[in-house]
Amino acid sequence: MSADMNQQKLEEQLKNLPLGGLRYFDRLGSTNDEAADWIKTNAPDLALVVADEQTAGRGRGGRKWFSPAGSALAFSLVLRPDEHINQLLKYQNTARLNGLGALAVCRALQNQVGFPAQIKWPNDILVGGRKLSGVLAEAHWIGSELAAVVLGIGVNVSQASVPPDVWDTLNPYPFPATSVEAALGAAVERWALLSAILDELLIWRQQLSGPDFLHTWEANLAFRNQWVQVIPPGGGGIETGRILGLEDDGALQVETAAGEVISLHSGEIHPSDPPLGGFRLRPVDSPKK
Ligand code: BT5
Repeated sequence: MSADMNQQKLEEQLKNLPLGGLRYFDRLGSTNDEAADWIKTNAPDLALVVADEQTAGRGRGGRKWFSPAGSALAFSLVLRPDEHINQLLKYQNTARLNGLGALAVCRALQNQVGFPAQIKWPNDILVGGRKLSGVLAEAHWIGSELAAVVLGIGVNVSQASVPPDVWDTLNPYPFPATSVEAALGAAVERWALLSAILDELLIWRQQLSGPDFLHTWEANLAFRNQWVQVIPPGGGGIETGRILGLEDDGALQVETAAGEVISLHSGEIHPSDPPLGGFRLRPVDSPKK
């Protein structure tokens, strides 16, 4: 049982936000799964699921997300299609939605905590080159109609939420992690941070399909104009490239060493100096992807 939060207290904390509904859990498998179930029973727009602890938190491609009790934010917001989300359907990807989550966390950390937070495309938030938050946007369809988007966000608030070394053996390219409190060197009120992130989400949602959103997202990208390792989904064919910026659909525009400009629609990036292996080698006994 979490000592510091419950349904009633969280409703009070978030009472100024126009949420469609709120479900708080001390412990849950994954807030994204709970939100997906809620969608099936007509979750309204801006329905919010919050868990103090997740036992089966997920990242992309079935990777694991570490969110132990009393230390992190783990929440999922249901977004029903509006004019902006309908506009995004032409892109046939969730890049701008991941960008929405990432930009909201980034801005909340900049404004509320005073951090130089940055977005590691496509869905991570970094401070000082270390990951302290990840976003998982999932679209739910009924036939060919978009029913809703679930925007899941995890934030490491205290150091207890930082995963132990080689925690997710499914990930051959782990990134160094940190927490808000470790990076700040001071305690942070995690529920006030949740409120600040939701405020930013509501602001940027109103601009999701427009150019200002894209430009602000781009301006907050980590490693811009720097050479990085570009790791396509699945991990094969790693290239070195320089990050130029974002395309309209949220793809990352990269210049290769051969001078060719390519668009990355999924996958990830790692700084190339030190080289990839300098961050952390995949343990020899972990499964290869
Ligand atoms: C993400 O995936 O970063 C998206 C994480 C989204 C989590 C939220 S929590 C609320 C909602 N409910 C869910 O079930 N999920 C969402 P990806 O880019 O694939 O990164 C996953 C990788 O990050 C893992 O393979 C680990 O290497 C690393 N990782 C796991 N937990 C971490 C943590 N707490 N802090 C930093 N890195 C972590």
